[in-house]
Amino acid sequence: MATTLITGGTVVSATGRAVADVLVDGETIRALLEPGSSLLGTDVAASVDRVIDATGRYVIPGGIDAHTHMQLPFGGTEASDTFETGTRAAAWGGTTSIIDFAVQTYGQRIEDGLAAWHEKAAGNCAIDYGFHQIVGDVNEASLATLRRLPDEGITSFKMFMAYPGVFYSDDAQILKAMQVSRDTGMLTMMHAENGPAIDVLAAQLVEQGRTEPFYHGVARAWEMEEEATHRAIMLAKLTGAPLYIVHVSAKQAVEQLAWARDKGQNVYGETCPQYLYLSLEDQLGAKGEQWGSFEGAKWVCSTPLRSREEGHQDSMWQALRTNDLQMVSTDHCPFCMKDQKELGLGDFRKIPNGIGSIEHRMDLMYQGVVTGEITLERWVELTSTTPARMFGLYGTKGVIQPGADADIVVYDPNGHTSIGLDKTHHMNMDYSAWEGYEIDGHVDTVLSRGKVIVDGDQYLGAKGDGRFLRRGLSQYLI
Ligand code: DUC
Ligand code: ZN
Ligand code: ZN
Repeated sequence: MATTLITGGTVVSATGRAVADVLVDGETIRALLEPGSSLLGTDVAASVDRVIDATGRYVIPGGIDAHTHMQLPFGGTEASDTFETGTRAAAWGGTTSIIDFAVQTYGQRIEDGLAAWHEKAAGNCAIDYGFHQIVGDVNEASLATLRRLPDEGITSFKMFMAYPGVFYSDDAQILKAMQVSRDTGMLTMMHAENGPAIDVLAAQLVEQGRTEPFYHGVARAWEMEEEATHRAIMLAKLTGAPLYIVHVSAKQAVEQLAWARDKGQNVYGETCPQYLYLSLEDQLGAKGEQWGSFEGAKWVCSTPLRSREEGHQDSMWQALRTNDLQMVSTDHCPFCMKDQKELGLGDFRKIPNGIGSIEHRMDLMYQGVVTGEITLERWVELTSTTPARMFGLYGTKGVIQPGADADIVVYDPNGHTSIGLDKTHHMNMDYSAWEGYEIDGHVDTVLSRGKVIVDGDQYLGAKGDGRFLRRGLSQYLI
């Protein structure tokens, strides 16, 4: 197996940084060495197959995006990235593992939904991938299957308090599934928005002629997120289930998480780049010119973008600093404007929900280091180390240490990244939600289990490089 030495870079972990050489042997990290050191009397640099000079750059564990939706069926269409295109785009952006959501639809057996997801992903991924299970139909059979999923390396499942008639579960169903979570140690992941109430508000807006994309965010008011987050927390408390709230966007939802965590409950949350950088006002357009233009459909996602005036974005950054939120995922769920977002012309309820960001998460979060919102170490923790710990991958993933998989990114803090479609992103989308974003930093080199898959502007990976990750139980619980 080939050996590689990454020399002279600053190796960054969740707890510190040091200049060190990283010796990679085959697929794993063999040692961290003093720069220029010898091993058993041999000059290491002279004895390896390849040397990567990382002088002046950061050497970080590959990003782990724990919330993606490749080919998710939604609103009569399907998310536009396949496992092939989506994981390749992830690699370009310094992400070396994803955890996608296998879907059980209503009336379907979990086994069949999961098998379909394995089929979509197997042999197609550029990087390693795992699955959470979406539970879309709680019944005796699906609850029994759920209990057995940890044996298959699936240790978390997602439920929806939103989308009645599609993915929605009522409180009784959630309670039953949470009992499985308590018994097995599986993490319950929750889409926390009060869907039935939102649907009434959305219908009333449309009846009043308020059909533009902006009203998606008006209907999905923060009160609906706060209420559902609280309800999920109470159901988790009652059952003893560990709980993880996905795509948190409202500051009041963060307050609920902080409240429960202060009481010692195993409750966690992620936010996404869109809730840190984008706002409802942006969606409306600087002078309101996008009001009737349908342009705002580009940023229709759920939970929705929130008002900057109300301070939600500042609150997300703060929660990332104080660990009231533990990590950042993308909720990557891309749709093209043509033929997909356009389904909602004249009725915002029909716009497929989702934003594509898998390629930009590491860069966008690094911008938080540049602006002083988070530290360099916290960047690594939020994007790699905690996702690994939260979802049972730590030790193999999420850290640069002997024995870990050699998933490594060489990141140039003096580089520059211009984001947007014009700069030819690799996601399968006909627009960019991030058009015009300029980042002071650049992904230079990406290794996935020891193989260099991105080298400057060259892609050297291949579909089928990525393997299915059998995950253990969460390593993050109190
Ligand atoms: N939210 C989205 O924006 N897209 C897919 C599903 C979800 O919950
Ligand atoms: Zn969701
Ligand atoms: Zn999602």
